[in-house]
Amino acid sequence: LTTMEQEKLRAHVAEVLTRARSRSTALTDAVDDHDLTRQHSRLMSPLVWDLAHIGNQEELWLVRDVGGRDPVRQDIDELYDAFKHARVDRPALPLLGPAEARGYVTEVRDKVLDVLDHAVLEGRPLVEGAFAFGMIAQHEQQHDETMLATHQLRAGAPVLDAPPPPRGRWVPAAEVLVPAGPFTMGTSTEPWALDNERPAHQVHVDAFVIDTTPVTCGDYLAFVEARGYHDPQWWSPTGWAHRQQAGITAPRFWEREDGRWVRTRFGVREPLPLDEPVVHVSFHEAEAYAAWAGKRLPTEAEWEKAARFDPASGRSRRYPWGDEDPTAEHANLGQRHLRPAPVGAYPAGASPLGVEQLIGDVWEWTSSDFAGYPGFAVFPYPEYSQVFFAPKFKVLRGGSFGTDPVACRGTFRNWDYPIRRQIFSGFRCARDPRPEELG
Ligand code: AVJ
Ligand code: FE
Repeated sequence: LTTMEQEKLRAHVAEVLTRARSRSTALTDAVDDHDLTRQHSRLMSPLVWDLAHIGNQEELWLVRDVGGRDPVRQDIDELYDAFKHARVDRPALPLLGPAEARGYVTEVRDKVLDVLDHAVLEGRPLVEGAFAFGMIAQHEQQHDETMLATHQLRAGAPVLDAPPPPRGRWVPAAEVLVPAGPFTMGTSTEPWALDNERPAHQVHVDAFVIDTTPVTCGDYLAFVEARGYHDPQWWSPTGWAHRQQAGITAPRFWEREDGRWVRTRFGVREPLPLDEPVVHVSFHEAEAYAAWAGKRLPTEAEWEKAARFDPASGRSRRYPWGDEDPTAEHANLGQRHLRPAPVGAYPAGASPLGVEQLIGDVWEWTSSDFAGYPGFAVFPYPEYSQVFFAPKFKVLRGGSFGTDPVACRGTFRNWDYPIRRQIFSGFRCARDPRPEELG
């Protein structure tokens, strides 16, 4: 790298880290100490755990590993190791209090910016495109999305606010045919792509049809009103067993009130937004809706081909709209709006084949189990992805309104248990083409 390129990279890293920290601060300064330390749901950590865990991971990777500096708080490593304590047990741990946690993350960050400056001053190249810094910025943003999900579960008066998303529009075609053929899945060139997105490899995908937009609350309401939650024919045996045992009859945060459906969003009750992508559904619910609609969920390869394949050039793009980083015109990302945007709101974000809102708004369930790609290599640690490669996890794609652009791209892979719905999860449907559609 030339000195100029080094400086550009340094400034970019500093900017991305600072943006993550502003968000962590916004998500934790808005709540009082009691709310920071208590557990809002057994599925989530106390917010103050996420905050100090963000600092601890940053200390481990950037202060100690990259910087070679002395530990700041080696004594707390065990408390903030996600593999040592389940979320449900974290409130009972002797955690740093809110003031201590804030002081800790600030002290770590000061050292990290010093490590970054010295790397540049001493002319040491920021190795691998400063991957470790990018990984830590993504890690902080992933926990910021998790903290946003905790806010959604939190009872009491709302503390978060953001302007509404852009208006929707009528979308001409409900479905798009993606032609059969190979495409490049995953990446070997995206500098901050995580190990599970690598390497780039060719995948043959048969022709399929995919929805132009995510399934909306209005679409989903029709399934609810058709008593879809009471008919096992639409559900997998596992999905049905879970539906019955958990007594689920609608998406999370939907409620019947005076004979109509309402939903609660960050402490505010509102009429169902019929034209917004449905959010807070499990894989099982998504799968049941798709069956009821005469369709199915897309596989992960289908989703990525719809999002990245450009039939004109035959190559895979970084994003549906091209190779440029997302702007506010392309996608609803980064907690800029605290809800999914109505369908049709992002014509500039469409893929070459005309598929919209693949990036942002809601994470989209796919039918695929989480697994390593052919040629997968652990980097830099097995606990990021490899230990989760298992059929019990389903892959979600595309990011949500709560996801920062640094942790979202055409190749980005998220995963969760198929029963989870406290995350910002929705879906779109796919199906096999009818013979006449193949011409
Ligand atoms: C990729 C969102 C499933 O939150 O468990 C955070 C990201 N990994 N800390 C998670 C992650 C380590 C991960 N997900
Ligand atoms: Fe983490």
